[in-house]
Amino acid sequence: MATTSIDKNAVKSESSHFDALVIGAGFSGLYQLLCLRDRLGLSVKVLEAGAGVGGTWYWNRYPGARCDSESHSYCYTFSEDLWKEWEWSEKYPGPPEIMRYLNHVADKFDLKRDIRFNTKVESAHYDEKANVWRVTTAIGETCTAQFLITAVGCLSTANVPDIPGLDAFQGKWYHTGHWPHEGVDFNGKRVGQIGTGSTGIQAAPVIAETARHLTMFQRTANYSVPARNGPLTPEFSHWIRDNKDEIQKTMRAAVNGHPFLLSETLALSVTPQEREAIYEKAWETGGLRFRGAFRDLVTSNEANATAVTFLKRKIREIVKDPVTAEKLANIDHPYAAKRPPIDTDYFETFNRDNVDLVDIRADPIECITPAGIRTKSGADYPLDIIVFATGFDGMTGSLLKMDIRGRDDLSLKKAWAAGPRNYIGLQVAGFPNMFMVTGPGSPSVLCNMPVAIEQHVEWITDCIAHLRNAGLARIEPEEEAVDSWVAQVNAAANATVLPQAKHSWYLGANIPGKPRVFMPYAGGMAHYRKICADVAANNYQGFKLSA
Ligand code: NA7
Repeated sequence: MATTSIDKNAVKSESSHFDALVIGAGFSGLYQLLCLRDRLGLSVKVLEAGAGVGGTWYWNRYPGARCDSESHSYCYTFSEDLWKEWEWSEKYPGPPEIMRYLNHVADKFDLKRDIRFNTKVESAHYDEKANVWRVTTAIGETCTAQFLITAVGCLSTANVPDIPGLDAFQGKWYHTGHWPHEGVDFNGKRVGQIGTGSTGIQAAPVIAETARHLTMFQRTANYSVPARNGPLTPEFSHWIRDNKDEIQKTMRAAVNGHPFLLSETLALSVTPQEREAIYEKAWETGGLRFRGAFRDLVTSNEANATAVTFLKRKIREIVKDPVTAEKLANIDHPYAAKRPPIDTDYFETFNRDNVDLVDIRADPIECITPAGIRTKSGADYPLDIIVFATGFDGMTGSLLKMDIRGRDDLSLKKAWAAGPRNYIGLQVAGFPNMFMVTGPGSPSVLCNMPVAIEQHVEWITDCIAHLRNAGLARIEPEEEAVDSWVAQVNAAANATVLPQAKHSWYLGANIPGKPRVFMPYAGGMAHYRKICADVAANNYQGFKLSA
C-alpha cells in the first residue's frame, strides 16, 4: 500500500522505511503487527529488545511468577480458530505456558519474520517535513515510518532502588523483572528479599522452599487473597472452547475486563452476618474475584473498610507469631488502592522456621554491606543473595527511557514534565502519528491486559485505515481535548479510593522525582471503550486530521 504525503527523498538515505514501526513484541506488539500487516496490507516492522516474543513474560521469569488474570481471559479473542485450538492447563499460568502461547500465536500468524529481535530503540524523532518518525536503535541503525506505535508494556522498566553499597555486595543480586533465564539456585543460601508487591508476594513462598533462610524486608504491608490456582478440568476447558462469545461479552461488560461482573450488592446494604458470609465465600473462591464481592469496594471508603477488617483478620488467623502477624496486618491503605496481589501460601510462609520479616518502615535499610543488608538501627542481616522485588517505573518509564521527540524537537520528557498528558490514552499533542498501546490515560493496568490491548490495537488499526482511505497523512490531538481528558482521568481516579494509597506506583510514587499523578484511567474499561468508539464515530472528535 502506498504511503501518503511522505517526502521519499528525505527518507531514501535511511536503511529502511516502513509504513509503521511497532516497538515491542509482547501481547500488544504481536497483535498490532498482525492487524496492520495482514488486515491493512501495510509494511510493518516490530523492534524488540529481547531475543524472543513475550514482552513482560520474556523478562519476568522469577520464582512463583504467575498471571493474576484467569487463563481463559488472558489471551486473544480475535481469532475463533486460535481460541479453539489453544488449551490452558492451569487457572493462573506461569511464564513458560504464556510464552508457549505467544510463540504459538507468532508462529501461527507468521509474525516473527517481521520482528527484529535484540533491537533496543534509543530514540524516535518526528520529522515534520517528511512526516516520518525516524527511529534509531542502540547499535545506531535507523529506520523510518509514517506511523509509530509504542507497544512497550506498562511494567518493563525495572526499579532497582539506589541503596548505597550495592556495588560492593559480595553475594549475588537480581531484580525480578530481569530474572536470569537459566534460573537461580537458592539451595543452602541466605536470601534477602526487598519488596512485598504482587511480585514479592508470589516469589517469597517459592524461594523459601529451597533457601536456607529468607529474610523479607517489608516497607509497606500489603493485602493478599489466595489465588486458589489449580489445573483446569476437562469440563471447564470444553466450556471455554465452546463459549468464546459469552466470555468475551462478559469481559467487555466488566469494569476491569475480567470474565466476571461485580456483584450488584452494596457492602453496607446487608447485615454484618450476611457480609461475613459473602466475604468468606469470596475468600474461598479466591483471586481477583474477591474484589467483586460488593459493587462499591473501590468507590466507598465505608464499604472498603469492611473488606479491610476481614482481610486483616485473615492475616492474624493465618500467621502464628503475633508480632509478625501484626507487622503484616499493619496496612496503611484501602484494599485494592494498590494493585491487589493474589497468592499461593504467602502469609503461611511466615510460619516457616526459615523465614523472618523485617519491618523497614520502622527500621529502614541504611546500606548494603559486602556481607548483606544493614538497617538504621545497626542490625546486620548476612546474605548470599538479594532479590529486588521492587517493581517498575510503571506506565511512563519505558516511554521516557527512549528519547522521543515530536514536532519542533519537543521531547516527551518535557511534554510530560508534570505527568503524562494525552488524549484518551492514545496520543500526545505535538507527537503526530504516534500511538501508545495501553499507556497512561487508559484503563491499562486496571484492566485485564489482553482486553485493553485488543481494544487499543483495533482502535489504532481502524484509525490508520480511516486516514489512508480518506487520503489523510497525520493525526494528533488538540490541546483542549488533552486538557479535558486529563481532567476526566483525574475525576475518574478521585471517584475511587485508588489515589489514597500515597505510595502507589499508579501515582508514580515509587520512583524518586517522578510527578505524582494518577496515571491509569479508572472510569472502567466498558465505559472507556464507548468513549473511544464515540470519538472515532464522531470523525475523530478531539483530534486534528490533515493531509
Ligand atoms: P510493586 O507493586 O511496585 O511492589 C514493589 C515493592 O517493592 C513494594 O512492596 C515496595 O514498597 C517495595 N519497594 C520499592 N522500592 C523500595 C525501596 N527503595 N525500599 C524498600 N522497598 C521498596 O511491584 P511488583 O513487581 O510487585 O508488581 C508490579 C505489578 O506487576 C503488579 O501491580 C501487577 O500488575 C504485576 P512500597 O509499597 O513502595 O512501600
